[in-house]
Amino acid sequence: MKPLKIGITCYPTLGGSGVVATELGKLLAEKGHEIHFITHSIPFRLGKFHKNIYYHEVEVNDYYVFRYPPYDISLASKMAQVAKMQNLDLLHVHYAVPHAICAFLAKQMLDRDLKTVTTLHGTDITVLAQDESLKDMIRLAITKSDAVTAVSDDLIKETRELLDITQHIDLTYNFVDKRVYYPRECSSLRKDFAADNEKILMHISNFRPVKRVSDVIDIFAKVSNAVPSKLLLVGEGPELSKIQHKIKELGLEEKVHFLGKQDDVAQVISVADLMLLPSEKESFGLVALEAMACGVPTIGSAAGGIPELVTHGETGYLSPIGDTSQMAVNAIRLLKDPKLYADFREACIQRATTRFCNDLITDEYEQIYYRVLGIE
Ligand code: GMT
Repeated sequence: MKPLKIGITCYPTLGGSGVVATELGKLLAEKGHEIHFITHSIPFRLGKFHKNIYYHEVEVNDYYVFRYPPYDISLASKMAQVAKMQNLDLLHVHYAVPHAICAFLAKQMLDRDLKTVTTLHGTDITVLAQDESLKDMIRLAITKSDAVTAVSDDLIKETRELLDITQHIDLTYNFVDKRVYYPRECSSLRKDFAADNEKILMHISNFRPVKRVSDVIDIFAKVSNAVPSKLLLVGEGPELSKIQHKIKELGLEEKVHFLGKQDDVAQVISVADLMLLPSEKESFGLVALEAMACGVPTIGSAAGGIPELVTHGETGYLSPIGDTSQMAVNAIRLLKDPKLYADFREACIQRATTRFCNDLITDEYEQIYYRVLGIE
């Protein structure tokens, strides 16, 4: 198939959507496509120099009459400029707001039909589309995209219901690169955090209220009464101080370690025995997939798209949102039964490397690109 010139826009600095967009760009470049990231800073997961990958920085005009620098307008202009200069075949934007809107605007600035693909990641729909003042604009961005993809069936349903649209939305699950995410050797690293007889539970997030980190602490408090264990908290965000306070109140300071933000997520996850993900909303839950690929089962809530990823009773256990007692019981069951745990671990690796592997999902995105371009 003909190699394509693809412009990618995402939030480059944090979040699962930025990770997925960057990893997808890297994989497409490896397959021979020319990738142009159009973002306000270099995507943090881009790392070293890559053949076929280019970066175009969006510079915002801070003309003194502007009360707010107009990032969206600068992005749309940059998209149109790069599309012209590099003769892009299409723009693939991650997140409806504002990226799909900017892509639509960029399209109007060109004298040819530039195709656009929008990937919905979650909060753009589950939070922003609930805001009546933004709803019509999100609907416009989606209906004007040549293809729309979403990271779970649950998100597709929610998008249709919230925006009252019937448009086709492709399901493209998130993925992990199996060359990076696999159970890493970590025996000496484990010793830094836990004694030989102790288990390690982990939570990774941006500590937003929607992640219910307070439930993580409640689950851990119950588990650590039954199984000698430690909790590693990875990431930072608005709930951090509240969580620190709760840990102190419950007298768990000696059992909880804060690791802050970490780059080498596969290495960090590999020290864990269980991943905790009790979110209120989660369109997919990339961290549960990263854990799965490293052989770590997830104990979490059955929110949003999590049940499409974590198979209850096989690669983890899911409970109703907020049911920390049931989540703790499930965690204890798994940690106390070595045979059951070994089966779950095996099932995790198997599922991550088949249904959610990089090759499969990259092919799915490629097929969508060729479809919108009318290339058979
Ligand atoms: O979860 C977040 O707070 C970050 C957010 C993002 O924009 O990266 O994550 C969303 O996209 C991820 C990648 O597709 C999904 O794995 C997350 O489930 C989704 N977050 C929510 O739906 C809350």
